[in-house]
Amino acid sequence: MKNISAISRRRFLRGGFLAAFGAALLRPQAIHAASCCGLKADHSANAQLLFESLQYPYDLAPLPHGTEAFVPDIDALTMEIHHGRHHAAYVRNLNSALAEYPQFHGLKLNALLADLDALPESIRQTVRDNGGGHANHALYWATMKPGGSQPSESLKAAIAKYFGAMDALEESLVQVGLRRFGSGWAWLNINANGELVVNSTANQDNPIMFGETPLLGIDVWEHAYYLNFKNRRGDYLKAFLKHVDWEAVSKRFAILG
Ligand code: MN3
Repeated sequence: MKNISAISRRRFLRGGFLAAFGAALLRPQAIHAASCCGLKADHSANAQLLFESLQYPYDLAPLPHGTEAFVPDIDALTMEIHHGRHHAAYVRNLNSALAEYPQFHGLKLNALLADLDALPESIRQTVRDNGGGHANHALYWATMKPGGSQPSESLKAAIAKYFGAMDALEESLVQVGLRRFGSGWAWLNINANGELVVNSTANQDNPIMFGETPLLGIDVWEHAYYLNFKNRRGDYLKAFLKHVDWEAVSKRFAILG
């Protein structure tokens, strides 16, 4: 029991911390303060879309790069349906589940996801699925960039420490994505010990539900790739990895690591 309560406390604290940080990120003075320590002031969609800062009523931000930026790897129709139908439905269902529960409107999304047990049972699964869906997709769009970008020196060093090299990390992401049976996500996370880890969640579960902090999430639901790749999930994963905005991932690592 001692372990369980320690984990719960850690989750709660981490959720609360992230919620506070998400809010701080959006304050001009916090952005200014951040620029002293290696983080560039960033007013781009990437900075705004970090799911830690999201709060009721939730809305669907536009795609940072539009629907055609990743052609031919990810086709425009997939992007359009994925964002405009699937992601939009998670946002709509999440708002609808929480509408009658104003006591949860003041919490950031990551705090809700870190402590699902605090929610009434009648909406818990809906918030898990749709809140997770909103958080996961907000992160997904925000860490994609046509042609990709390079990780910071400190993230590179951490990748070398925990995976040996970037190639090995990418191969590990492909493998966990391939092994996920049915629908889910492949992740690069920071675990409770502060280590970088690769793992996978089912459905729309977000690592924060399990005490980990996601840096990068790759959607392996068929809706993310089926039009272009059919059943070749591994080819989608390899194509996706060409477009990872490692600079955005590095910013998360600098803040959350
Ligand atoms: Mn999806």
